[in-house]
Amino acid sequence: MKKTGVIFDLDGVIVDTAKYHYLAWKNLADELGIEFTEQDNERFKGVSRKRCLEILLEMGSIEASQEQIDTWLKEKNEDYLSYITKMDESEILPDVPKVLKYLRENKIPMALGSASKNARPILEKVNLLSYFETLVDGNSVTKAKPDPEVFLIAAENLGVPPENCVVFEDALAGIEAANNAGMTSIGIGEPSVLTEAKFNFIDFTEINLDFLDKLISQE
Ligand code: B16
Ligand code: MG
Repeated sequence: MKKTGVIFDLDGVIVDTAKYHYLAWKNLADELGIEFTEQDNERFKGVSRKRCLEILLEMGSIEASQEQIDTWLKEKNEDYLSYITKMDESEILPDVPKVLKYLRENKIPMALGSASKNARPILEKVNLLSYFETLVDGNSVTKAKPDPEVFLIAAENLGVPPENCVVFEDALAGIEAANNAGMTSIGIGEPSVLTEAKFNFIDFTEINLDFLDKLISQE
């Protein structure tokens, strides 16, 4: 039987940290006099912190020095971390533990593949860190999704060929990254948005163990 590896995105798949990113970006936007709505925040999902700030500044037609940009990035992250420190297991998205436990019982190696530089403290806060053999996050990648880099490094760290890896993602760029890596992409969220996903579920409550079984036991 082939060896399968499973890779999870973080924000929007394991936990909903998008709401905290939104609050922190909104605080900075208010300070800069830029209108910023939850709708605008949708564009920030799966996008690196640096690129998010570039988009925000473009929205406000603001040009700034590198020094000023670094100060704003630091400010936004400190604000975001003030929300993260209050997180606990109650913030894990529904039925995520069911899937993680099932995969662990079946000795399927798991990785995290996220754009966030805060992935480790978040997984520690919600007590899920021990499930993952490797964390590939914003600290270890140079190219953003839809580039497959993050998932290819995860596959290498797991010792599983990319074509035997399955990726759970909530952002279209992440689905494209998984497809570009030659992996099986599973969209978590609206199928009308995640149009490129091989399989799609609104959330993990829709995923039954039979489906997982087929996924991990394919010859
Ligand atoms: P940080 P994911 C992404 O996480 C978020 O969706 C995105 O909104 C955020 O800007 C990015 O992480 C970077 O996060 O500021 O913590 O480094 O969906 O790739 O898990
Ligand atoms: Mg995500």
